Amino acid sequence: MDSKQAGVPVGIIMGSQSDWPTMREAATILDELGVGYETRIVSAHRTPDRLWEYGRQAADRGLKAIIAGAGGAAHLPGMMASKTRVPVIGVPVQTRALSGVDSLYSIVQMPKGFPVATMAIGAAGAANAGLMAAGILAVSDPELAARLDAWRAALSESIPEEPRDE
Ligand code: RP5
Repeated sequence: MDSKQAGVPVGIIMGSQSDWPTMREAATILDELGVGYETRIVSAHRTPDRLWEYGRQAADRGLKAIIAGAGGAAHLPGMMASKTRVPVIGVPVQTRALSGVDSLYSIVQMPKGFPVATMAIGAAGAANAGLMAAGILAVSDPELAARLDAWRAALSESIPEEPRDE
């Protein structure tokens, strides 16, 4: 999927280039499901004006879900949620110092009124953020709903009934 594509329904934003190896997992899922997205580096601390502009324009640009990943003092998802009504899905990026628990706590404890749908720490959380965004879009897109159902069925099908020696 062309990350510069205009009018895409999902924004994948992250605090730093260093978050991309994690956030790429969300992009991979959206590629598999045929969901359009854009990717941007938007830091709450290093580029606060960029964050504000992105949030200010998000709904008018047609974004229907924003996946926001950050690590450490991970204020990006919450600040984005405070700036736009577009649903924000937060991904706590794993950190070296505190293993991402710092990121998780920074994202999950939002005050009443400004929710962030917070995923698990790291790659699994980013992949699930892609699936969550697809699920939100699938509510009003039957073709995507069918692709998502097929994706889920294929995953279930891939799980063996019995363990085997590796
Ligand atoms: C956060 O600080 C970013 O989201 C990233 O997870 C973390 C470290 O950023 P870098 O120092 O690697 O750019 O803002």
